[in-house]
Amino acid sequence: MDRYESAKKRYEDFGVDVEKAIATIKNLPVSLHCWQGDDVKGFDQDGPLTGGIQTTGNYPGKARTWQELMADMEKVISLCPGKKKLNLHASYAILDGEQVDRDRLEPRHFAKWVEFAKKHNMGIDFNPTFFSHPMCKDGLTLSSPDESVRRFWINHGKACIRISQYFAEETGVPCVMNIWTGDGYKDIPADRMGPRMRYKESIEEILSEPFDKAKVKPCVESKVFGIGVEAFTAGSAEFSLSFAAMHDGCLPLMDNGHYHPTEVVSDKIPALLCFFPEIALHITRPIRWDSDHVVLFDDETKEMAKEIVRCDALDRVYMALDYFDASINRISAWTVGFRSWQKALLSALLTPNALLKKLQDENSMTKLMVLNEEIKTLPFGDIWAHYCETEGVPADESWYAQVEAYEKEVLSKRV
Ligand code: RNT
Ligand code: ZN
Repeated sequence: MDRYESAKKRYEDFGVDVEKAIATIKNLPVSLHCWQGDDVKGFDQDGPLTGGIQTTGNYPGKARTWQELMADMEKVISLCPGKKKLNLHASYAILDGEQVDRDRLEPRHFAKWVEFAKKHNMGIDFNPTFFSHPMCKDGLTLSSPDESVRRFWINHGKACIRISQYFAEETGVPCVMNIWTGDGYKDIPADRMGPRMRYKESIEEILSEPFDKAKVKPCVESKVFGIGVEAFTAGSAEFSLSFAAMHDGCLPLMDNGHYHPTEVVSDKIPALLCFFPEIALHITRPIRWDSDHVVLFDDETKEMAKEIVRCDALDRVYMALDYFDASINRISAWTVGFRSWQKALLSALLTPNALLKKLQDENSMTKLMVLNEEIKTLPFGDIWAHYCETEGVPADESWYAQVEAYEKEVLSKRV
């Protein structure tokens, strides 16, 4: 018997349908973030990365143009199993020399991305870019007390709604449009509610732009703090969650780097699913803070995937990767993160959830612990290898040799 067959039998002893798990994961879209490829720089400005986020490292070979970024993403796509969705920021508009500010962006500025998405059978998710721009005044955008600043960013948000609708119509896949700003203060503010009321009204104005709720899924992403904005963040957890709860069709987006370090998003997923028809996730790896390290196949990553699967919520949770590491080969960073989340999903789908839930409900907590520990050493690697083979991608670390070759032939020439 080959390794896959014998591994499959072992899972079947626990009542797990392995073939069904593989068939399921193949159709689950996971959003691949374009911004890992160029350290969140984008194409529409030349200034520094602002908004309280930071890439560290200076590994050679980052993408400098849309052509390079697309080529790099194609490499990643060829090395990862599973269904991909493209995640774009507005700052990745392809302007071809045209002078267009963010408040006047149009669908046509993203036509090349649509072509790219169609070529790879991907839907598109979108993000207005409320950072790295001269109109971020005193670190504020949608919550600014300066009406002209606030107006500029509201108009940017509205333009992004129209672009999101265009993406959905072109690809036939709903577009998740995520609103995140780094708005906040470095030190103790005198007024916390004022900025939040302005933020609330700004998002409401953005959402007043007409769109089809089946096609565009607006989200609000919360955050606890950013670099240089340690004392106050306008879009805090309570603010964002309440906003989504009170606005029909608006989803809460949880980024697992955006909470106090002992809080876990795996526990928040089932809490939100009790109330929201749909939620969205940014999957990242925070080390002590929102450091945006590459996602690994670690305990909390596995636990998040488990919650989505055992809540039977695979069609209610929009999953997107969000991290950026400039200290290592960027193609590898993307690939490790995407493959890790795929592993987490597959491993969650291979968990005998019905059996474990039954033990909990019968209060057989001893047996639950025993089985949970046993499951950890089931021959997962053999099922994973089989899944990769059926997807036509490398099953093991051999993908890295391809990245090394790409680095030699392509990345090292970018100077
Ligand atoms: C920042 C947020 C946000 C960004 C991207 C680039 O803390 O996580 O989602 O990472 O929009
Ligand atoms: Zn995020």
